[in-house]
Amino acid sequence: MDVVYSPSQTLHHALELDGGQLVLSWESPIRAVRIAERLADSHAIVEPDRFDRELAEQIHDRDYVEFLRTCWDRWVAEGRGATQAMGFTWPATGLRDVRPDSLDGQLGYYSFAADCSVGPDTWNSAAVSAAAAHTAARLVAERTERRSDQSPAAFALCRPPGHHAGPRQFGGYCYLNNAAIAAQALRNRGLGRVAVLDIDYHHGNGTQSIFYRRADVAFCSIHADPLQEYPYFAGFADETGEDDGVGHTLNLPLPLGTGPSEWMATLDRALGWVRDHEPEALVVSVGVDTFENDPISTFKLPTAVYPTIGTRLTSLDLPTVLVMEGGYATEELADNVAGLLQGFESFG
Ligand code: SS9
Ligand code: ZN
Repeated sequence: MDVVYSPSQTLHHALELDGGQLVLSWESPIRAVRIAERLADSHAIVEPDRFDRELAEQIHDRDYVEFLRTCWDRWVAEGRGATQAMGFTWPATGLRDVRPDSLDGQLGYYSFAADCSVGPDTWNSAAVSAAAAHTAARLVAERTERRSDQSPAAFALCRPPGHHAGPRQFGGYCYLNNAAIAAQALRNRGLGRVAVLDIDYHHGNGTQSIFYRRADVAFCSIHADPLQEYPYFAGFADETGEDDGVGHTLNLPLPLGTGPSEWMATLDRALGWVRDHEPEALVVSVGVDTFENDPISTFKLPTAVYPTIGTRLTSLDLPTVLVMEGGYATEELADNVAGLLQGFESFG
């Protein structure tokens, strides 16, 4: 399958508040560099199309996209360009949902966590990352139209990741929701119903909230129990959708320390639920921070299980866009991603 990626996605490197200190983010450029290097041996690397702002605004509020695009320039204009921009006060429960005029106020309004700053290259890298997702969706949709035998697939090597980004909030290393943009692009190209399956270690709260009231995009996530793990305030089993979206969200939280047999059994449940929704296409939020040596996660999946996961995903036999999300064990990251893709491709 084709891999969609541009080196300009590596320019951004955020700061995050970690253990009380502001440090360079775990979500580092080296992640994409290593994965791209590995996949270049076995795959064609396709340059992303131009960023499609109209498409992004089907997923995110227009004022949010404009905020991300202009945030850094405003920060510099305020004379604060020596470090990166980050919020420090949020409209938490009990406070008013108003949009302040001040940049500091807006940084809180448009984010939900202090793990994610805006720097000089953030907008460019995030926009190209989103473009990689929509380009992968375009390739899959085009090949679905001319389809002869096997279901087409493409891998969007997205970085920065996207699944925590909501309609108007960045956080969790995510700015634009790449998987949601891929799903919307598939819908726009005539695929009737789409399912998003999120197998990142963390709950995909952004993707869930984007589609929570929609029946045309189903969302299923396997992740660590939010009572114990980030993002804490979403991802519980009783979140099943609202309005038109009732029944179109499924959360499968698992205990900290979950190992491969329990995780694979949960994947089978998720795949059964997706199949019951009879989608015409699949988007997978591929996080490999479920890996046993991931530095910020607790699941215990060994490298050897990722090919099995890839193969299992093909049991749905759907046109599939695989979208990169998390995975922070920089040494083993490329092995785990390449293994998953190889398992997916060696089907049949
Ligand atoms: C505090 C912990 C922040 C954020 C995890 C985001 C994962 C994205 N430094 N953790 S896949
Ligand atoms: Zn994650």
